[in-house]
Amino acid sequence: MSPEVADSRSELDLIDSFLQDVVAGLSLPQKALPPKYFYDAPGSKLFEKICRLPEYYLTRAELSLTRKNLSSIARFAGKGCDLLEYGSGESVKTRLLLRGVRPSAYVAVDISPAALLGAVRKLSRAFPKLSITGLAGDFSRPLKIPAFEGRRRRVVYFPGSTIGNLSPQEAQAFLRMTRGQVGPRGAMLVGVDLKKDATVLHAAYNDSRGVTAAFNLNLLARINRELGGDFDLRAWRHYAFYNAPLGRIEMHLVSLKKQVVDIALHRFTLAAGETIHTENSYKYSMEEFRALAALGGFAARKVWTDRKGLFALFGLEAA
Ligand code: SAH
Ligand code: AVI
Repeated sequence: MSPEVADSRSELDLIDSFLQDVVAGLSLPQKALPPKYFYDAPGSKLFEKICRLPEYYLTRAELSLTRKNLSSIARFAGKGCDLLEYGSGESVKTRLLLRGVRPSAYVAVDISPAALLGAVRKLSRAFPKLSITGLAGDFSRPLKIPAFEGRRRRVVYFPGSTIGNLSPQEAQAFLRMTRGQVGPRGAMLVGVDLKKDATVLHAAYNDSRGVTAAFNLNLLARINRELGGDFDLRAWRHYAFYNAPLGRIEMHLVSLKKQVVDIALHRFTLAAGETIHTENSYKYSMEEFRALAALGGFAARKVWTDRKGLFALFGLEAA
């Protein structure tokens, strides 16, 4: 690990938890894998490609609403605050925010050391006077945040609709944990993908170039690479659809035939047509997200949207 990015997790611990999660997920009646494992180095690169696809409106909409409302967002965050970003990835939107907010310190947390290292290096060059820390870790577990020990206002930035990859119960628990971290004077900026025409959603997760399919299949390739699995990638197909009653895009991998897969000392049998559920991406109405924030201990004080009303950035304050 480079000195620019801290990682308290050992390589062995990481492989161990990955194997345990894979074995547990593939032993469920509806097989499932946690989406956080999409993001190894090739997975992060594929996600960066997704963000640039014509069908994937989310990134462009959030970038455009952030540009348009930057001074109002900066006033809400408060100049000189301590800024922490969860799931920072490429930190592209962050560049705008750092210019507007001018925080005292910026901490980027991401599960993907490769993405984090690239982003922190670029940001350090662009903002040489800013204190920037990269922390490789899992935001669903409590993390010790070095910059959050002072008395300045603490603001957590959680863009990109990453909150949509958590179930509403997980999102509520995550908001509660963050509410504890930012304290009574703290705030959160959360990017939320809004409910919309199902055909627009469908296209965003079934792009014509097959990048989302490659991103989904990379999860099996990663199991092969890191856990010695023997998934035959040609025997699987990407499948994503909008589940309207549950308000979420579901991503699955469909087994194209009856097959047996070995991973370390574990063996799994899959029927033809059986799926592995790999990701949910929840879409919220404004009211639904306000209610969720309240359950998490936050009041939605501000909301900024793009011109077409596709995406929203919520300014939450401790309730
Ligand atoms: N914030 C960026 C990237 C969003 S993609 C944007 O708005 O475009 C989601 C990011 O969260 C990825 O970089 C991924 O590596 C990271 N991530 C996913 N699950 C995580 C977890 N449990 N802990 C920490 N980071 C996670
Ligand atoms: C990171 N996350 C918000 C993306 C999403 O839209 O749910 C991940 C993704 N999955 C497929 N395409 C993009």
